[in-house]
Amino acid sequence: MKKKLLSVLLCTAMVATLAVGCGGGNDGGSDSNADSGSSTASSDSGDDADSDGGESSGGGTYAIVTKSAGNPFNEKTAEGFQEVIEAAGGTAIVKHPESATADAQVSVIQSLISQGVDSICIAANDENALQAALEEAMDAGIKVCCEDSKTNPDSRQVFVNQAGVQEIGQALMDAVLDISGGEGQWAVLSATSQAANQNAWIDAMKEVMESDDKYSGLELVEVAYGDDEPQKSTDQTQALLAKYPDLKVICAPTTVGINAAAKVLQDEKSSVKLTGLGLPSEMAEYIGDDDDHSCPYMYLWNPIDLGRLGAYTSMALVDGTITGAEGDKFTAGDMGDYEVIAADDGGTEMILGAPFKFDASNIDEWKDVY
Ligand code: RAM
Repeated sequence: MKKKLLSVLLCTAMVATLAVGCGGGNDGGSDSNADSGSSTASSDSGDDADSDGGESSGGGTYAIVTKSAGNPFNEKTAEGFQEVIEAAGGTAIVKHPESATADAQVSVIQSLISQGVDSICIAANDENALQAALEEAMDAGIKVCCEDSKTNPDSRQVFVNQAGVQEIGQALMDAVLDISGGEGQWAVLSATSQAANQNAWIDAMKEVMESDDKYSGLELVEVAYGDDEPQKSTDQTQALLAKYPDLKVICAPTTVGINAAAKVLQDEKSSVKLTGLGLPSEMAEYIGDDDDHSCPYMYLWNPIDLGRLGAYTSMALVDGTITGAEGDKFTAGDMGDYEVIAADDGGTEMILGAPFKFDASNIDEWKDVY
């Protein structure tokens, strides 16, 4: 309740700058079970939930499939999703695959098809590799949307995008320019090499870097992959430090990667600085402007709201308010009105908001929110 109040207050205080809506006060019951462990709303136990609970308002079975288990960002997104579905009287099935791979998601999708869920909202581990499974789901009448990380257009009806890809690329590239002092070597520590969201953001950063001479003193030496696993991300950070003694900045566009890198840099009292996309709750101890802190500032959006919008979108697809076509409009409860727009891959999407900057001046206010 306290966090709910804080969230509301912060929303009010930051309304001028924060385009991302604040989390609707879901303060974090934990529901993260890997793979077969599904977490459900209402009385159903999920794995054998029935699909035909077809009352259009309330009822119905709505699944969210995240990238992988053990990632607090995914858990917060699932919390937001579950909260909205439960409040509407539906059954939420939460699936966190054991690893951030397409194979792990294909088997989850297949079990959801057998269960006959009404919808699947998925953060794709691979843009193309889920197509057969998701087409099978849609052929079976299951509505499919993506959140966080998209599939190709044929594998989805609409993408719930957290923020514009260009905006994220611009914000991160400008952070690298600023933190490096305008020149020098920098590296990316990403999630998996197949992650559509990270790859799009990295491509956008490269485009920004090439678009203006002011970035010409920067040299991107490597894109490393920590696979959204803390240990692998730690190892990859250490490898970057060993390989590039002149490295100035690491940019980690993944909450798992940035958290692992922050710890390595701070523990080793490295002069290498960090930016990227991080959860305030995980990064508060690393954010600061002095030599004792590894990350001057970073960006993110509200992962709880991302899940909430995924839930409203799933319900709107199931009750027929939208089909996912460009121009479709719907009201996402207290989050307000959203419009489906054309995405640059030929499919459609909606945008949650803008990336938000976390630095020494505001991190303490946000670390308890998400
Ligand atoms: C990690 C995941 C997720 C991404 C965030 C920023 O938690 O890779 O997909 O959106 O980072």
